[in-house]
Amino acid sequence: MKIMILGADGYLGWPMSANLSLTKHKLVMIDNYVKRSLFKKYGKTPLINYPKIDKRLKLLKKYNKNIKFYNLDCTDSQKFSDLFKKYKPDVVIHFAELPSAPYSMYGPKEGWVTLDNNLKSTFNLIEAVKKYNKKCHIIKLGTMGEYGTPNINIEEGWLTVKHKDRQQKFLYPRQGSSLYHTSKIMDTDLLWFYVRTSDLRVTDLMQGPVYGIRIGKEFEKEEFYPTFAYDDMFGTVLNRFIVQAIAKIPLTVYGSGNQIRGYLDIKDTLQCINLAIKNPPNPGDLKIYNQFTEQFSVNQLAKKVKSALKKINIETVIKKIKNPRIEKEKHYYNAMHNGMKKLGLKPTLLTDKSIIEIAEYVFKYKKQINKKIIQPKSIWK
Ligand code: USQ
Repeated sequence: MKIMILGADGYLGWPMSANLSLTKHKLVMIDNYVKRSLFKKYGKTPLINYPKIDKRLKLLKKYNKNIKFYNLDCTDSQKFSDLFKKYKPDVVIHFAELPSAPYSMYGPKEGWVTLDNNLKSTFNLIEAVKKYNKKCHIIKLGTMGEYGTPNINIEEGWLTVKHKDRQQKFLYPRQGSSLYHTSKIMDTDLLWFYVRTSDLRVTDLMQGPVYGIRIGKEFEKEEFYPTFAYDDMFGTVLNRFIVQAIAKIPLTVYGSGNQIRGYLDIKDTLQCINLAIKNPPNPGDLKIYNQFTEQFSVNQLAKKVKSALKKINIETVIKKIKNPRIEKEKHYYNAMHNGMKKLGLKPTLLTDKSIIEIAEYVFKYKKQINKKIIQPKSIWK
């Protein structure tokens, strides 16, 4: 197959490209390095600034000669459409969205940049698919945060509503807690509209926060690792906690710490997307999966980090700080996630060993940790 990966330089895009380089598929990787520019603009740094794709594509070409990279902005409709037309891919994996809730809530400008980027890139993809290859399977990264934290069980994408003596299946009600999450709700709606009206085939993966750095046994060497963010804007909570522990900074538990989310190891993101590729929907069908393996509260995560790191003689302090976000701090949370397991997902669970593995990587670069980019600067108001 011809597979296009949009956002191929990112925390998930690069590992996914590496993973697919082990197959015989033809790969077209696309990125405009916008995330790297935002890191610079806001004074953030990942733990290690790994080379751009232009520099490290040769690593993947050892596995698969059939890989091309284009430095292209997916929000540029003409350029994107031309490239899509050239390859007419069978599958597109859409990671080309700004992924940060704190960035989107930093101010109105950042909010708009998030909406603009995420909706335009999704819309351009839809238009190109409609025009040049309607059979193309779109795999879009959604987020569990689209559902928010409702007081009922979270189903996998759909809810049957009974009203008076009739019933119908609708998209599960969504209520994001940031503009970023809201942009993802909007692009799910866009895709669902075109599934209904143009018979597109779409898989929407409602993913929880991802953690980890190692992406599989073929890619043990560090030159293959993805960008590891730990700052207040682009780092996800578990990766941040591990860096904080190594830097001897108290773990930044926001508010009561009772916020529950569904989490997954980065290796399982790769497994899930491979399963989605192998199980495409029919034309006119939108498949939705809840992509996470385990639920934890922030407090549970902090305690897990503390007890795992104790085993390697690192003492961790946990400190509750004022929550910079507007989110429910005490809530019911029971999200279904059987779909991927039914397709064959073998979950990689969070263990002391997996925490220590990340910590060992971070420890190597302890001196490079920038302590000034840890405390939250984006305050929801
Ligand atoms: N949190 C802390 N301390 C921190 C950072 C976060 O207590 O230092 C808390 C947050 O308040 C939140 C939870 O941990 O309750 C998760 O925060 P996060 O920053 O790891 O995740 P979030 O902002 O929701 O976004 C991340 C990714 C996003 C993805 C989403 C999945 O950045 O791209 O879509 O996880 S989900 O959270 O299910 O919506």
